[in-house]
Amino acid sequence: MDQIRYYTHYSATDVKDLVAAYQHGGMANLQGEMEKKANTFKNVSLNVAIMGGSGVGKSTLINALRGLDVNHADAAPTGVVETTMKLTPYPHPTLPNVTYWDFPGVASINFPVKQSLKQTNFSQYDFGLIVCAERFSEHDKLLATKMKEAGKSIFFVRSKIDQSIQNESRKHGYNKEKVLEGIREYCSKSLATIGIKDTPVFLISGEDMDNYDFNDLKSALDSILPEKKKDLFAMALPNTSIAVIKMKEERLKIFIHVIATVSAIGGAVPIPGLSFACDLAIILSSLLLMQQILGLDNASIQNLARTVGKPRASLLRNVKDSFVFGEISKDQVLMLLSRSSMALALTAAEPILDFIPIVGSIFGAASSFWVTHTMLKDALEEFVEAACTVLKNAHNLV
Ligand SMILES: Nc1nc2c(ncn2[C@@H]2O[C@H](COP(=O)(O)OP(=O)(O)OP(=O)(O)O)[C@@H](O)[C@H]2O)c(=O)[nH]1
Ligand SMILES: [Mg+2]
Repeated sequence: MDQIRYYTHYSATDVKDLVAAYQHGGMANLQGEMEKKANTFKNVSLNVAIMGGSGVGKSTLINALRGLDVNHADAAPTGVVETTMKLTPYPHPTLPNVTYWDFPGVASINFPVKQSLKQTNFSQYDFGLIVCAERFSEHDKLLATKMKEAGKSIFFVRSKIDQSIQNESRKHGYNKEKVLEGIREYCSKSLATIGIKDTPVFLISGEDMDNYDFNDLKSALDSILPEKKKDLFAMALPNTSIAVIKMKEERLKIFIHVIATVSAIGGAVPIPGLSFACDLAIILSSLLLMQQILGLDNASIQNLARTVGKPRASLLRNVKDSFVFGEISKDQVLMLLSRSSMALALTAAEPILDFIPIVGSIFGAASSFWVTHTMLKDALEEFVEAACTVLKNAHNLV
């Protein structure tokens, strides 16, 4: 599985490099190029610093970003009393190259600001979120300055928006948009007071990431991250919207392309009744990885069920094929493979690929490339459809 993860880093350009390598030196060259890329991709990581005052919701936000309910064994502890005492790394459950760093609240007794900041290596983070639950303080400014000195981007976040909205909604004349605008202005003013002007503040809720400004924050982060880190972050995101699921789908299409290539080059595992060979282990791992990235594995569904407070069964409602959830057996893979080999025979070789049809043309029509590709692409379509249905079930969307 670990090896398979590196293939998620491929971009369309990387796939083109493979083709060039093959054209210049055949299979051996292609394989060498793939190994070279795998070694580079091993070092692609994303480190996110989550900082701010005590009790503002930093740890809650980290759990939400990792798609973990607070009761999960690996979740960051949260609480009404001061909870996070030392800088703690929290790796993403599926993509361990993505790490969220939970800072203890600045200005807490356990975080002697100046001394601790001196010891912190701010250059190790890709970007930082500075979180407040009311207004930003001088301590937040100190963090911002340190990050800037290290050449890192920071984004300001006002958390617990759900709580503010709930409180305000009980009042006469309540208007949600006006309340949000008021909070935004108030936060900007508090930033201006500490000398940070014309900087957006993102209003979010660790308890309800699908609402408020989380999508805008995501876009802002997108604009500062280099390509490989951007892709990694996109795949590590929780499924907060259909747009996120579709974005993951686009990334996974390229992944499938690479996997089909690897399978065509790699070790041949004969499949009973089929006239070609595919690498079953690679295919099985790829399915499991796609399933995890799209939040359909048992653990992710369980976490979602806990987070939204609904039974698992109600999340899975209206999903046509239960194969998309949980364990995937070798027999299921064989069945899917034979199904796609039959589909392949019916559609004939060429136009199966609707993008970058380059690597595909290297291999013969009946090769494992096409079978693997068709099979994984069909599975991806089912996964994506199921992920959208689960999201709708979770939030009662129609
Ligand atoms: N309603 C609501 N409650 C939140 C939200 N974020 C945090 N909380 C609650 O606020 C309290 C503090 O949250 P934590 O995530 O522990 O805050 P923290 O910044 O990590 O706190 P320290 O580690 O002590 O600095 C907890 O009781 C959370 O449940 C939110 O977005 N909405
Ligand atoms: Mg904490």
